[in-house]
Amino acid sequence: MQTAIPCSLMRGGTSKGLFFLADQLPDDQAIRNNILLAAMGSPDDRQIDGLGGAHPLTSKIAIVKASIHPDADVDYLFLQVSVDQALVSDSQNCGNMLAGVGPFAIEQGLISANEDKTNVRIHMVNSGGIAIAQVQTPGGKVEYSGDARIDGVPGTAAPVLIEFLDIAGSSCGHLLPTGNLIDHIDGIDVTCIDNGMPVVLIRAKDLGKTGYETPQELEADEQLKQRIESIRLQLGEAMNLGDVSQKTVPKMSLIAEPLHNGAITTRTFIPHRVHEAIGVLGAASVATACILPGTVAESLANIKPDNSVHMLDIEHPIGFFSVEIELDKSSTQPDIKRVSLLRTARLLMRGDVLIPDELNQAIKRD
Ligand code: NQM
Repeated sequence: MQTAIPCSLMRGGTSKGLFFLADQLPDDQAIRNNILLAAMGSPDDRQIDGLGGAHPLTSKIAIVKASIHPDADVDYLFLQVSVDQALVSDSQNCGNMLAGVGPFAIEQGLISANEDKTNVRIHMVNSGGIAIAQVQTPGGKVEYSGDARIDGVPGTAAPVLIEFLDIAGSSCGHLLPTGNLIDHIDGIDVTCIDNGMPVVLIRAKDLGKTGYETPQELEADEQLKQRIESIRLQLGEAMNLGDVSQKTVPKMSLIAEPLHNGAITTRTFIPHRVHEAIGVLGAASVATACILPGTVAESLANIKPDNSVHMLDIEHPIGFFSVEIELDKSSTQPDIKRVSLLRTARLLMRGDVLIPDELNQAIKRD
């Protein structure tokens, strides 16, 4: 007998994964992780015996429950299931899967929908911040169709507008975790920043690259990957993330001048594969570095004249990611009031994921 666990398969932004209600999974983390590995088919390069899509962007889990946080309706725990290793990590947040949390919470009856649009206040358990997702709910039902377009997803869908209120230092404790706008490491300058996602920005030319390569070209360069990983491991400690050898943060973003009139061009290691686009909170961190004078992005970025609300189009391998950032200009320190952006999401399948016999006893014992 296999064990059936109810879940939904959803696309959130440019990622895809399984969404569970927290009470459908065991409390014991080791048992839970084994179930999630089996659900995804990891470890295996092809994830052939599970629902994972053989790439970190399609090997993701969201666990959702009603929240007791005074400012939130639901709690969202994100877990990254490694494709080729038996690893399940809660070391990062994911703003793409976040786009599916509001619709999922409404579909599952965790909150009731309004007649037109419903704001879902989401406590992001991994990083501790709050996001407000506006879901289209005409007639009190989640609407997935619409005319919003995001690069990296074919066609159009209903918009999910997401606003982040207080995400600076989400994982590292500070917007500039090393206390510096620029750090010198292995003979190059980098900027370490955390506005929702810990990211290290490196000028692509400092690593002998243009910054306009395809993800496949960058992934084929073993020497480059080793150099970036060595820098990442060294900076993990300095960014208050501890030993990051088994963690998926910080992300490593190679930057170059924009090619298409955006703010900057990015190629982001997440951290071992190269993102086909860019992560949501990763984009928020890169965009923030672009508007802070004195970072490695400053000389490359195309920033419109100074005002308190910045709209930045971050270029990535398959288009743009638009981020709106509101700064508190009254503060002498960089003070970010709000980050807003657009995503879409879609419920693809709902049912039960079937977990093989070997895990049955462990699940029942819990
Ligand atoms: O940065 C990929 C993704 C992400 C994360 C990654 C994300 C974010 O695109 O908020 O969305 O950087 O691992 O799903």
